[in-house]
Order: sequence, then C-alpha cells, then structure tokens
Amino acid sequence: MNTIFRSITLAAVSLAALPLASAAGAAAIAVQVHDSSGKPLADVVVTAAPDGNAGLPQPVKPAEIEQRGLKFLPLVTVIQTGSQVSFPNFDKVKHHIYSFSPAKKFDQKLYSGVAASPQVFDKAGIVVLGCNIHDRMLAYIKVVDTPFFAKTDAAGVARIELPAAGKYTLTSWHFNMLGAPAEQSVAVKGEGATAASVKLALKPMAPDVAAPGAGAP
Ligand SMILES: [Cu+2]
Repeated sequence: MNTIFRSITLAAVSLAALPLASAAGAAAIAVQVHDSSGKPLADVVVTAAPDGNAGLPQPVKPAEIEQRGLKFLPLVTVIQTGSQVSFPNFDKVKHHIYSFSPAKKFDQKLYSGVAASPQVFDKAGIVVLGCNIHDRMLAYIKVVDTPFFAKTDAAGVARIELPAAGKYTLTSWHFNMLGAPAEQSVAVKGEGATAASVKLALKPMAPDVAAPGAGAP
C-alpha cells in the first residue's frame, strides 16, 4: 500500500515537472533596432513585460560598473528593480561618483583598489552617473520592473530569453533618443525566437556624449 502510494506520487510529480522543464527558456524574442537613417543602433535597452505582470522572478544577479581608463564601463547598464550594483575602481586615481537622478540619488567616494559597498536600486527609472573629479565620465543605468531585458549589440540586435510564449509589451530606450521610449505589443511564439523591429530617432550627439570619458582627465 505504502509502495503503491509512493510510486503514484512520484509519477504525478514527474508528470507535473515535465511541462515546466520544457517551457523554461523555450521562448525568445529577437529585436532589431535601427535609428531613423536605417543604421543598426547599439546600447538600446529593450525590455519585455508579460501581460499580467504577476509572479515575476526577483533579481538575483548583482551588476557591476567599472571605472577604467577614466571611463565607466559599460556605458549603459540595465537592471531589474531591487538589484545591487557595485562600482569597482581599476584606475590609479580616485573617483567620486554621484547621481542626482530621482530614481536613485547617491554619492560615493571611491579609492583606487578599494572595493566600496554596492548600491541598491529600488525604483524604476533612469539613473545618470557622473564623477565629481572627472566631468567627462558618464554612464546610464536603466532600472526596469521586469527580469526580461537585453541591450542591443553592435548589429542593433537584442535577444531576450523568455519563460513562456504569450503576449509581451516591448519597450525600447536609448539614452540619446528623441521623445518617450518606444512601446509595442508582441505575441511571442513558443518555439524559436520571435522577431520584432524598432526604429528610434536620436538627438544629434554632442562629441562628449558620443565618446564619454574621452580626452584629458
Ligand atoms: Cu573620476
């Protein structure tokens, strides 16, 4: 009796586990982003929010923004709300990083070779990082309410792995774009990557914005 009960339970558990296992990572979306002249656009933050946002996994992976060669690296970081970010300094000089952005105001003195404690970003929004000592240092953190996001690569493509097929709202943001982030609704299929495309208009770039950290300290 006991044995029969146990094998039935085991069978039920493995049957229940099967659809979950096959669904995990089964869907994806590949987003191609161009600027208004048709050139592929890198460093665009693309997020996918499932319809009925309930039960989204919480952030587990802390992010890191380096200071190296009098630059923040990377220029653009995307994190889920609640994530920690650390700011290791690999330069021989001191940096004093700050943000005046409403989504996260902070101020952190950093010394070469010393690891400072990470900051927690608990509000969605755009955080612009600067350095009090080096005016040309600049970086952006996009804090988003979904764990499903990616940045476009040099070919302007962002690939987002999704837990399941379904309807998602895609949002695309570039730090130098004109107007509000572009939103579109996409029906993601269960197999392979569903393709989507986005066109963003940019403001004319100032030399300092185009190459942050460039030039003399
Ligand atoms: Cu600095």
